Amino acid sequence: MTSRLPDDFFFGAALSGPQTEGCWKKTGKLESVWDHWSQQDIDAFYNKVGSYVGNDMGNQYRGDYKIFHDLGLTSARTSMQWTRLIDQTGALNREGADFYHEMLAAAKEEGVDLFMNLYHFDMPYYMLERGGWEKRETVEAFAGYARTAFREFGQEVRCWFTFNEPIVEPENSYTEGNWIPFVHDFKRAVTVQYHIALAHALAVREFRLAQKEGLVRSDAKIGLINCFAPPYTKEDPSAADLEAVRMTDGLHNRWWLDLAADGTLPQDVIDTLAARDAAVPARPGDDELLSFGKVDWLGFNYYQPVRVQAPEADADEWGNPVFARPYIWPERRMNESRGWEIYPQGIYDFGMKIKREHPDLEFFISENGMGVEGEDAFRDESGVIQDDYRIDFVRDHLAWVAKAIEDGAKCVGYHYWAVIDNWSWNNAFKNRYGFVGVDLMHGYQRYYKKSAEWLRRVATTRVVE
Ligand code: BGP
Repeated sequence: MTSRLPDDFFFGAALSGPQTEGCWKKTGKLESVWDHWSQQDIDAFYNKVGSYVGNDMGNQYRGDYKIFHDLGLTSARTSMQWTRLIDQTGALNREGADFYHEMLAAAKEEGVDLFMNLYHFDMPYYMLERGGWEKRETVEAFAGYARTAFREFGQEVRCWFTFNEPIVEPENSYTEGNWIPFVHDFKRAVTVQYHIALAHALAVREFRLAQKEGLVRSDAKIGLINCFAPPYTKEDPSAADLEAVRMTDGLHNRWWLDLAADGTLPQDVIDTLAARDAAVPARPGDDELLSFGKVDWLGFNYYQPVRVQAPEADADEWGNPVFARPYIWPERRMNESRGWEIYPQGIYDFGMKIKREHPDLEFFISENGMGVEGEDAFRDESGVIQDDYRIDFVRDHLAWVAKAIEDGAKCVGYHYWAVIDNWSWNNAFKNRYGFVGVDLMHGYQRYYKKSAEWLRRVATTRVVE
């Protein structure tokens, strides 16, 4: 099957500062929660590989941008690290700022437009010690960081984002307790989710102020990136199954979509939270602050759908409210390495939802990718990894993107996660995502997999075969 994407549709790479830069002791960088956790308990990381090196991009970025250029990619999204740009008093760290100025200049030289996100799960550890997202002070500190970033890099960066996947910390760190600070308390998770929404809105307000003062480029824009997951349930759902969909969709998708598109939060979700003893910690005047949350465009990360049904119990073992339980679709296809369902049509379904509900809102696929364990087993006699599964994965998703565009969705580009293998949190380098591999045994050297040539063809012709 062949599909075509519009001539001005862009292709690029999705990455993040904490997963690529390394250089954790350089430029006066402070400890993030990931650096701290790696120091405290290296056994929590696959093969004992902590956060310190990323994929060594902090040392190799010139070569990496050359690779992007060679593959026909014209943009990439990374994130600044709060811990590198800002010191413990809230002031700019000049050495850290220069690190990013140099990176931006190097990207430009290779014709790569570097989009900049401000936060990718990388809370400074000293902020966590002060209460992290549970405290309003952190919201204000984040707005201060954003203000500094917009003003310092205003003439260099065109596309800004406030957060990547803001839903992940409330879930992973405060409900499921898998990530530092290992909490299982839904009420606290709701506070975190609410404060991140406010932090996003305050950062957008800072952007608008900088815009008014002419301190950012005239073509600059700001967005929010979330892992939107189209929700599905059984074919013949009960009212309770539909209720499970409402709250799952509400917390995961609508919360962020309403905030980004309209500057509001979904009232039905807020009401249900209050009824389940997890009210948002709203203060007078917050609605006005949240109204600044409207963005210029949206990043849509897509890996898998979410399939739910009515829960069996109302509360979990920690006494937290439960709104849904997983529904295993009998026809599901899995990426066994990651334990994630592969369902390309989800990208279309959610893209069309954006189109239906917010017809003017432009978006791009800001992450999509396939992480596979043990890729060495796929090397041919010449040593090249034959990753046809990655080609199939991207082809199938792009076909649905092309169809969404045909049907009126304003999807303007696609960033693959991660064009070059990188460090994946606790999984470290277990699952490899790249079209380009990284050899951990030989100085993090880069090498092309079979799919790199395929990507180059797609990125330069916009024909997907
Ligand atoms: C997204 C994150 C990325 C990235 C990716 C792949 O949710 O934005 O940071 O890591 O998922 O997931 P993982 O690295 O856990 O395999």
